[in-house]
Amino acid sequence: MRVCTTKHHDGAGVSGGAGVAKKLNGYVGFSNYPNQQHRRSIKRGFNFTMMVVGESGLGKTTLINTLFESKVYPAADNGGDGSPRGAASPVVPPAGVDITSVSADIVESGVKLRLSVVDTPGFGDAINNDEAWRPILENIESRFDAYLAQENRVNRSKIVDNRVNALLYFIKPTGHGLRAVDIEFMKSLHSRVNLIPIIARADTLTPREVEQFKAKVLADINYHGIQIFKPVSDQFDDPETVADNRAIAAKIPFAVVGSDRLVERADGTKVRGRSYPWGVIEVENEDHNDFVALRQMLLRTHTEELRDETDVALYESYRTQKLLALGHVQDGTVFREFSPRARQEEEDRVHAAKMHKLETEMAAVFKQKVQEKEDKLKKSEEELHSRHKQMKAMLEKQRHDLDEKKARFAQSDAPAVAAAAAAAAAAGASYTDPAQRAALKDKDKKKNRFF
Ligand SMILES: Nc1nc2c(ncn2[C@@H]2O[C@H](COP(=O)(O)OP(=O)(O)OP(=O)(O)O)[C@@H](O)[C@H]2O)c(=O)[nH]1
Ligand SMILES: [Mg+2]
Repeated sequence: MRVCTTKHHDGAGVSGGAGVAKKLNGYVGFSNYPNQQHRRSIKRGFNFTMMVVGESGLGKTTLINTLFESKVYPAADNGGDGSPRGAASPVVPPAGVDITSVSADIVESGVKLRLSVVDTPGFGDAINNDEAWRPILENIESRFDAYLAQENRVNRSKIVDNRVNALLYFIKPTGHGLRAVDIEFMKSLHSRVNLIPIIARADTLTPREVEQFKAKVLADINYHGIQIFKPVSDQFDDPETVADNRAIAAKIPFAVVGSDRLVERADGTKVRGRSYPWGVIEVENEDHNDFVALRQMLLRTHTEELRDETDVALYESYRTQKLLALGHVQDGTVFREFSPRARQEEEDRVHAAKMHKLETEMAAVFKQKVQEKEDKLKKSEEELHSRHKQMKAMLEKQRHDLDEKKARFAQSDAPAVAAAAAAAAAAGASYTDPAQRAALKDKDKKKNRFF
């Protein structure tokens, strides 16, 4: 048993998740998962929708009934006698493609299959077959639309899936390759449905003609870039499956013979086939035609692959185109694949953006604060300046007043002041002279020494 773990590193040197294979020592139990799936599938059953397209009388109805070994599709569209519609009423002009669907519940070994067959009688029967593919394309797309509408409902527990899983396109066994109507049809439909080309009524060609016709059809398909459904193998397939897939793919386009009648072989046994004067063509004989390979691919080996391809590739691309056309925009974060490195980078980016925003905001706040402080300082400077001016003016005025007073005083009291000054000078003349004052001081000191 092998386990695949995905390591997630936070470091920058890791490129995405690396798968590390480990061996388990004991039994865990999840190897039982396919059995659980199997039980669930049996309980629910399968839905499979097949569409058959091709000119009248190419054996579409017969082939469907041959595939399921029952009259899945009533022969009513043949007028009940099994003759082709166009052949039965050649004078009645075809009234366009008449798309009808029949469903049948088929049970085999306890497995339920809800098979729906969509028949398209009338395709290619008109004289002018331009755009004969359009009603069929519209039918396929309307089934996608119905599924899309159900998906968008609030309650999705009971989704009915009527999407076409396989389209069997019946090619007329002309021996000359594809006709214009075939090419136009396949090119218009190949992006919406799993195309399975079929060479109808292969018993009307010799084995050599069948091989040559197949080569011509394949060359035309490749030349026109038409995509058809092909079984492909992958690494999980065992060698037997790979060989089977290769064998089935080698038979495309399937040259088939259909018959809903039993015919008697030379040995007296009865088989499903067609009887000719020269012998019997057996439907289920791989040497006679490719019916078995077709049935195997459709109902035994590739049913799920056809369903999966319809769901994951064809429907998905239709859905995307439709939603984009309706103006929906894809939210990149929803469906993006998870990558630890990408997430780390995203987080770093968000963080850096946040830091940058914070820094810008802080710088703006700082600038604003500085501006406010500057304004305040300027204002107080102006106030100081004006106060200084006022004070200066006041002092100037005081000085002026004093000067005036002094002048007035000097004028009015000058003689008295002069006399007083003279008297004062007479009384203390010796004291006014510093040399005399120092001598007196000295004299006093000497006097004090004796006492
Ligand atoms: N030779 C031959 N005849 C076939 C084959 N398959 C069907 N037929 C016959 O062809 C006739 C028409 O077959 P249908 O299955 O009704 O053809 P269809 O394609 O369903 O025709 P519409 O329903 O009219 O579109 C019937 O008589 C069939 O028996 C075949 O592989 N080979
Ligand atoms: Mg029919």
